Amino acid sequence: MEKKRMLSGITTTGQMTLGNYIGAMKNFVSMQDEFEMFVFVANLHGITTPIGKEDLRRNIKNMVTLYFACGLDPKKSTVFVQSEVLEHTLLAWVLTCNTTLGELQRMTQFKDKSVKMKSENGTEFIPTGLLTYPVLMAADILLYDPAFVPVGKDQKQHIELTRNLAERMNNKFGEMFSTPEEFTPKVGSKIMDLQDPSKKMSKSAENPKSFIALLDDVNEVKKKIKSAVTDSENIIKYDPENKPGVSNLLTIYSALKEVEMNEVEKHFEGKDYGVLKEEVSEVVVALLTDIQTRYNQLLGSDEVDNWLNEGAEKARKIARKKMTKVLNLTGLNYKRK
Ligand code: AQP
Repeated sequence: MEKKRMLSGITTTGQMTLGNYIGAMKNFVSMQDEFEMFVFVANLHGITTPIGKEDLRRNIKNMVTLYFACGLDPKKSTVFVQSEVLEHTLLAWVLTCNTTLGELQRMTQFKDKSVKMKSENGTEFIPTGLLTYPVLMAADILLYDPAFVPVGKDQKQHIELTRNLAERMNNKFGEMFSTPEEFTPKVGSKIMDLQDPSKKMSKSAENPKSFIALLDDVNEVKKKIKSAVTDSENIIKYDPENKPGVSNLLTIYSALKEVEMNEVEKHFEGKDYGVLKEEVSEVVVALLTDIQTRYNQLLGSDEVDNWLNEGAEKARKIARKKMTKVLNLTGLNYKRK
């Protein structure tokens, strides 16, 4: 039976975190056999808010290498860098011209992120990309006709926009896109900020103690886990509402050990927070040591470049075919191909 296609990417706004790993990458790796995976490094999304050239380049390089170090297999998955497939931006423009300002201004992510900038500098300084990136995201998806797109809660609105745009374009110009379904992975955990467990762990957080980057020095990681915010009860129980810090550590343990939460709670029953942090440290350090060993092997080889070239080639073929269809149906092609 033909495998269903699934597509996803991670933005290069910082270094890949344990949150990205548990919430996204770990699942991509385990789904490689069941689905035809397309996974890209979202570097065009990485410039939505200002970022220095050297930081951006470092993030892209780290991320592509980490994709493979975490276990994406170039024989099974198509892995590529977004900006190497120019059709992403071409389709994004066509879609932008079929989107309204109202639709984009309604996006919660835009409202949340722009509020902060507005209060600092005034609306004139809100980057336009912050408003329009959901259209680029729609283009990323619609180019490849994936059956599924894995999404976190914060991205649901963007998938809705993608589906609306697909239908709008099909109705207006003729059938060109299929509408993707949202995919919620069987094991999907949200990892929270270590210093403020009411927020999700984010790679662009200002305080480095808030997140664990996959390439962090393991001794630093141990310190970060030791200083993770908990509470004063000293009772280990999974209760995200009242004990967000402790619950977050339990979630990390459960996801990495692949053990159900009730089993994890039993394991830690009667133990104190020192033990919890120590054991969480052990599993995280074991994971990071594995990933970093593989990462360092890959850094010195040409393999990654070759895999990315092959990935971009494969992605380009599909994207080009789709784009030709779009250009034909919208009348942008001067000669029908
Ligand atoms: N803390 C998290 N827990 C679980 N999953 C997470 N993901 C991100 N953070 C967590 C998942 O990783 C994938 C790629 O996300 P992204 O980097 O494209 O964007 P994001 O969700 O906005 O991630 P960040 O780290 O918070 O980025 P910045 O700092 O740039 O805003 C997605 O599948 C996401 O669900």
